[in-house]
Amino acid sequence: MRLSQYFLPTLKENPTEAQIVSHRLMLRAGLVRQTSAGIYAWLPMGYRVLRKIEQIVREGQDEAGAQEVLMPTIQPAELWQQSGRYEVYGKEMLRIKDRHEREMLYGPTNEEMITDIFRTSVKTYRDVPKNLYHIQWKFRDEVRPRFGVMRGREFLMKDAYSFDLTKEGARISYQKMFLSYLRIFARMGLQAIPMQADTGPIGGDMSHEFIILAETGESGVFCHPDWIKTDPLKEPVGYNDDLNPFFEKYTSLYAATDEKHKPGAAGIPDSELLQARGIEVGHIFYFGTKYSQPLGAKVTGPNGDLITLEMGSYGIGVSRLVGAIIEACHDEAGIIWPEAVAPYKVGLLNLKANDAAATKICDEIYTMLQQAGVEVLYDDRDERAGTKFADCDLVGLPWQIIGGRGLDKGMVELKNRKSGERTEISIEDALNKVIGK
Ligand code: 5CA
Repeated sequence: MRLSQYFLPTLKENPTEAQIVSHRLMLRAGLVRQTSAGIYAWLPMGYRVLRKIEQIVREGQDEAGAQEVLMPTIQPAELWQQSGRYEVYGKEMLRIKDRHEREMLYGPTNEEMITDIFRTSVKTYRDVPKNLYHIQWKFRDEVRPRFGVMRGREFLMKDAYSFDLTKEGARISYQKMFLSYLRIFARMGLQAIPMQADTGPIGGDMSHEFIILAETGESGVFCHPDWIKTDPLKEPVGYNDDLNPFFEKYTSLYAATDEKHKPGAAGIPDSELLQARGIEVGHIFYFGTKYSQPLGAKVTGPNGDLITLEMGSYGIGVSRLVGAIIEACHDEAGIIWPEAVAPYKVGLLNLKANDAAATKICDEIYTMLQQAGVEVLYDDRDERAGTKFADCDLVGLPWQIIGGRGLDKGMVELKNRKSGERTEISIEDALNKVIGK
């Protein structure tokens, strides 16, 4: 993409309404625009990141055996009246009446709807277990929407729902999601730590929050220093294996938010615990028959008796992750995208945009990168070098190829955004480096 033609409305000044760094940087880097309190429009660059995150989540869930569906955002009130949550949910639920005065709502979550779909479609034990998920916008009329997309009113969530015949089956489904979550976050370049959690309005008696560490996180956390050594991508375990040992390993290592922290409970002296701040990017729940019972989601068992299904639900804050990743990955100059979610892998800077010979060489580099399938943002604008450097650092692409004085000798600078390391190398070497990675 040529920057001269791109819709990238960056801001030079810090927007005054933004209190935290990710919100400031998302506005300054032209990723989103607020359209009402807690509601955002995603601009081209931000939308690319959102889609990348969504795709990593999708692949991670598919691999764990979950199947993707798409449920609507608008739901009928009846289902929530049946589950008993219509009143309980209170003012956080956006209630709507259609032209026939029928009560509807904009879904804050989908337990009722998926249970309804399941109960009308599945009749026998042979049809379970199943895990269905979707990636869909939610609406929660938060009292205080803040921190940009981190606590929005409209936000994109991946929510999965598992149905099992027995408690033991439900535990296996839960463990699969637990593993899938650790892998999904690790693939985004994040270390997420599962912590025991309250279940809030979703309910149930087993629940973990997945928290990533970031200095500016909303919650204080305490965790065992060995968490740093864990790497879920290296765990030699598959979804059809017995997941108990893995689950045991990852749940026995102490980690708790400050609300749940019990001094002396960590198995090591409290002074050795890592104290940090964190952001909740995912939350999983096992709640048994809380919804299947009132909604009548039952199947006939092997002996012909009716069995009420055991359920769990599993959420990931897809749009929150965009902000959370920035909280975890930035410096004074701007965003530092982990490669897996970067909107473009390479920024190509033509510092001599008014020089025909230099521009010809940069155009060729651009074409070669595109032909090699590398996502590249080409700063072909007629702007000062300082502006180009600042913009490229701000938007945070992992690699910068800087074409300036050396171009006529076939040389460019290759800069790594994260380490800040800059090396002068031949165009060929620069291409090999970014294409090879
Ligand atoms: N039905 C369950 C799981 S599918 C559920 O709704 N869980 S939740 O309430 O914990 O939300 C799941 C994830 O959505 C959270 O972990 C968080 O990352 C994200 N989330 C929740 N509220 C917001 C919000 N207001 N803005 C942005 N993301 C949010």
